Amino acid sequence: MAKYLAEHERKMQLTKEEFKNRLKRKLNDYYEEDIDTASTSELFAAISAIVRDGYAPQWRRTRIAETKQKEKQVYYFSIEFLPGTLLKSNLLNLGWLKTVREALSDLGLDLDKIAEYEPDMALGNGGLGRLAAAFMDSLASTGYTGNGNGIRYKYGLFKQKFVNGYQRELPNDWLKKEGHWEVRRESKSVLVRFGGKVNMVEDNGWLIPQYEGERVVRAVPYDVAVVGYQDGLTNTLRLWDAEIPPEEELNYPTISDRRRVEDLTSILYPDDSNYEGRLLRLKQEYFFVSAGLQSILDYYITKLGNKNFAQLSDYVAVHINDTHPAMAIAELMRLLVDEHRVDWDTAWNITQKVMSYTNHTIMAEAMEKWDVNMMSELLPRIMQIITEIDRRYCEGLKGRVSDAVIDRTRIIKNGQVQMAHLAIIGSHSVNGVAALHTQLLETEVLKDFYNLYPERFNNKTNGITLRRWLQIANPELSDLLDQTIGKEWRSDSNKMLNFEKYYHDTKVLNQLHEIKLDNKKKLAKFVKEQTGIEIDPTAIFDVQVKRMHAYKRQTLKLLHILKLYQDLKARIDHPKRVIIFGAKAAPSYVFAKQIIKVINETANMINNDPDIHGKLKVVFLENYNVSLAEKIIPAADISEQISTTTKEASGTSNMKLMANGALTVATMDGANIEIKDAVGEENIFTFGLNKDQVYKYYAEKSYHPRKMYEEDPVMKKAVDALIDGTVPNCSSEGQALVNNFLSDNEQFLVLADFEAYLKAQEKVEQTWAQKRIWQQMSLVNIAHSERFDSDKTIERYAQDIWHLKKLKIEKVDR
Ligand code: 8GP
Repeated sequence: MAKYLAEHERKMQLTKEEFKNRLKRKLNDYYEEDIDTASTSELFAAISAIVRDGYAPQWRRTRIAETKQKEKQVYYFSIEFLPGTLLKSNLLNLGWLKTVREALSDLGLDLDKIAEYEPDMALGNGGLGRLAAAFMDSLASTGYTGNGNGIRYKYGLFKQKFVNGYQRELPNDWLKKEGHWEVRRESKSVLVRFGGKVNMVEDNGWLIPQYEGERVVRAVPYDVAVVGYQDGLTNTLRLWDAEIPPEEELNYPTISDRRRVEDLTSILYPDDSNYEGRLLRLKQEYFFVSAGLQSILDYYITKLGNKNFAQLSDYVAVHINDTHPAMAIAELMRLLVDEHRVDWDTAWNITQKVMSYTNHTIMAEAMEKWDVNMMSELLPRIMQIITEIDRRYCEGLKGRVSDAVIDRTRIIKNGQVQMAHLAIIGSHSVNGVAALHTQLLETEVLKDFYNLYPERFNNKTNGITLRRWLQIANPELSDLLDQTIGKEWRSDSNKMLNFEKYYHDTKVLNQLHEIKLDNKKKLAKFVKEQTGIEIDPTAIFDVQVKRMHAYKRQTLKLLHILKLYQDLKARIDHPKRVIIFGAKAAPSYVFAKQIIKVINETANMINNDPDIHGKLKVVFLENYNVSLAEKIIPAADISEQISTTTKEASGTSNMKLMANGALTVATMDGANIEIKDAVGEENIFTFGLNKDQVYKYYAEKSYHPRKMYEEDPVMKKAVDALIDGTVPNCSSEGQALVNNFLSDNEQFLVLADFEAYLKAQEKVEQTWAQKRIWQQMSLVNIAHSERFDSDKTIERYAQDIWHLKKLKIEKVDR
């Protein structure tokens, strides 16, 4: 240990000269190149190797401390992890960012340019995956040992291209590039079984399963280091890949047999509109859950030397991130009962204490249900165990609550396995991700469960990695914070509140304005390069970045755009505005793809209309991902958070945008409510139906949008633009949108909020004219974003749900 410490200290003290020497050596060793002849990819690979050498000793040291101190560890099971790129964040967390940036600059090189080479690790789709990555960073940065457990998808989330305004999906072959962060850990491989038959046979009075004709797949872990923020701690994100076990090669004789195994971890979100796609998805879920749990138990037995499983929950917490890993409950039961011969009741008790579950959405389609037949065929033993859990659940409640409650809450219903029910019944904690969302879980969506187990429910409002969204994405703003409130905010976000003291400081307000303008110029340059569209950095940059989904209501923004366009055509003036979208539609989500096409055609029409004199521009940037977000968010003036109230569980782009000084236009949904509480009503533009009004429409079936449309000429004109030939080249998609808007069954109530939304936008325009007030509002938003630091969120999970203690790692002196 002493040797590691000494080595570590030496490596951590990186001077510019030392870095330059290391870079020279790496380039020479790897590629026989000099600094001035090396390509960007070679430079990237060499720098990432230096970074890996930098954290290797502390990674090792963390593992040693874990086994020595035996503190409880959390394993965050998630089908998505969206870390984005890692070079700059690893540099930042090691404390090297500034040194390396300056050293490269001495050599005539630009760190940002080199960093651009790195592909995004886009092993996720949206908020849920990004949150998982933020939590990894925060666990390491707050001193806890936490492990991620997920899938090493060969292709990350698809690369989005627009062709004639339509979304096209291309494979995202992120592993092809050089300089990976992962380490293959073949010695930690485990076997996972699928299919076949199970016969229960007696063995010493114990019924154990005998498998027949099953397919065995080898799960090989790839570990990615998660470097804590300058605290000497490095955790592990373990991602599993599927391979054919060497001893089973004969069972996979053909190329297509082999491909079937490889396919298991090929793609994120197989198309679930067909049987094959759903089956693959189910396989993926079981695969990473089983592999993860096997490796946890293996560690418990071999490294911690413990065979008493009754104590498992003193050492291990498993977190189920949404329902995708919910099978962990049945799999842990299987491992305990079948493999380790723990009796059912004890095993169940252990399982409930180990497991906890977060719900991320109340949208019904995301509440997973699996066909019993499919599950029985693919995972016969797991299906038996779930059946038994369900049977005991029903039996336990019989006579205590009504049959109707049992029927509504049981796991197996109508030939389907309700994964959320399994997750709740098998866990000790169920949390929502913002106060309103948790309240809705308790009073509406999971009401029966809340009545049964009120003590399990709790709220944990989401957070974001402020380090990435400020220190990496917005260095200028970070510098201004340093100059005003001192550097402490970088490690203690509470200090950001001190920024409010500069509310009346004209110099600081002007600096804020300059920084924003500068970020907008950078984005304008990028937009020009990417799309050819010229945008004016002095215009309002109005940003909506998130998954494309009907409930998020990019359509409401579209109607606002059409209204602005029609006004400008009629010579009704508005301040200059650039509307910026970033969004991917799920490949099989037809309506979301239609929205993309219509927005693209609308953008084309407006951007090329000389009558508008550039007063309005619409930019839909392709391939929204973490890296693109880092470019857009620092340049935003307005943050669009306009989901139908009750539908957005939390939202996290709202937090990133406020931290960068954008002002929010918001419905009182998800975490928007908490943002309003933090900044005060006067520093946010709120509008729209409240929760009760939304539920009233649903309950009374009283939503009649056609009437609203007929009675409001402004609305009618904006809607009609989609079908009267105003917006060209998208008549069928435009018609689909209009049919949707005008249907009594349109559950996202777009037209009901139209008028209120226009009013909120008028207020935006009035405020924009009062530059000082705008900057003051922006300053308040930046200061109060500290409330949404994911380090704080993770402290609450660690204390209330996982019951973790911090690992003791001697602080590394830099
Ligand atoms: C998202 C929620 O939509 C968002 O409000 C929340 O901030 C975020 O989770 C983190 O809690 N939900 C998802 O990303 C989601 O449900 N994804 C499923 C489709 C997989």
